[in-house]
Amino acid sequence: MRRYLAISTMMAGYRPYRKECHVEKVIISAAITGGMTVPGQSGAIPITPDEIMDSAVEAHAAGATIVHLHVREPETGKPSSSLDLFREVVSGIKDRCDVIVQPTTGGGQGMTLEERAAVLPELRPEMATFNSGSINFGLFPISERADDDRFEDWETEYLEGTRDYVFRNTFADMQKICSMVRESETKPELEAYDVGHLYNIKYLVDKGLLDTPVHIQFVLGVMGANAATIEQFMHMRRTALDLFGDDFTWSAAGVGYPAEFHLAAMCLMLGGHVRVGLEDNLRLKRRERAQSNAQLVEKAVSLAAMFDREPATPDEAREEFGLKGRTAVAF
Ligand code: KMH
Ligand code: ZN
Repeated sequence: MRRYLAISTMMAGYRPYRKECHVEKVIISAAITGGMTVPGQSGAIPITPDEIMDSAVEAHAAGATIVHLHVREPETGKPSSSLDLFREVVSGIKDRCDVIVQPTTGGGQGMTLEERAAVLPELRPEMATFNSGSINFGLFPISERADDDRFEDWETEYLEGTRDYVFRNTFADMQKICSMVRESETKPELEAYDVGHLYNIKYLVDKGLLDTPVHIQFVLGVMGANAATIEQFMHMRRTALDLFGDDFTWSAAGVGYPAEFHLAAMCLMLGGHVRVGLEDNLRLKRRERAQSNAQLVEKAVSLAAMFDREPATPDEAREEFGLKGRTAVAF
């Protein structure tokens, strides 16, 4: 009897998600290198253009539909906004495979909005990130935890500097990016780090500044914003449903381990898409560091199979998001 009750309660709890469970294909984004971490955190982080290109192509072969990209100074690994580096990387990837290339407009610490957003007019990519609110993006606990000799001086300064770093995305900034994505015919992926950012997106939609359906990336686990707990994730997703109804697509990125895979499992269950990658998380298992982005993508693909989800091809994702196509970019 007790067993019967347990099963029927589970079934009742499952019913509200039935519709979403019909979604079978999953769009996996691989966030290849990032702009807030430093190379001393892991030898696996791709640094040079060749390393970033190879890692992106391997991630696509492992099942990634989108590669989210930052670039780094090849000599030091410091996050960079160099358009020459961006152009080299995105065109190199495009020559080798048909993955959707999604450059950042978030950049890294100390970059101006103009530097961050220059990829839009310059590359006219199919997709780019769009950060939907300001946060104090805190990575300083990493330098507090680390052994003294693990980091170069600039790396310690970079991490420590985040105590006082406002990742600035004001309404004026966001309005500029709205115009820029329209002008370059780029689909914005709206990064929401906290529940208030969803209301910012709603404001921009209501003002007619963003086209619908919007695509939202819930990014949870950045210090200075929302935590990567199941409850906070469900709260943000529920808020997005209240604000946008059926008129949005979504994915989630859990920052850190095990958040990356906990959130991936939630997305897979609830019909969302998934982001993994060394930008967000450096571990494959609790006691095992990831050696590559491909390994993280492979784990996401295995997890997806358990929920009867299979990776979408880039062309399927182009259709889902209404992208302009890979021949319409400027690289
Ligand atoms: N660094 C991530 C937490 C962007 O590049 O525009 C968020 C991100 C944003 O990927
Ligand atoms: Zn990024």
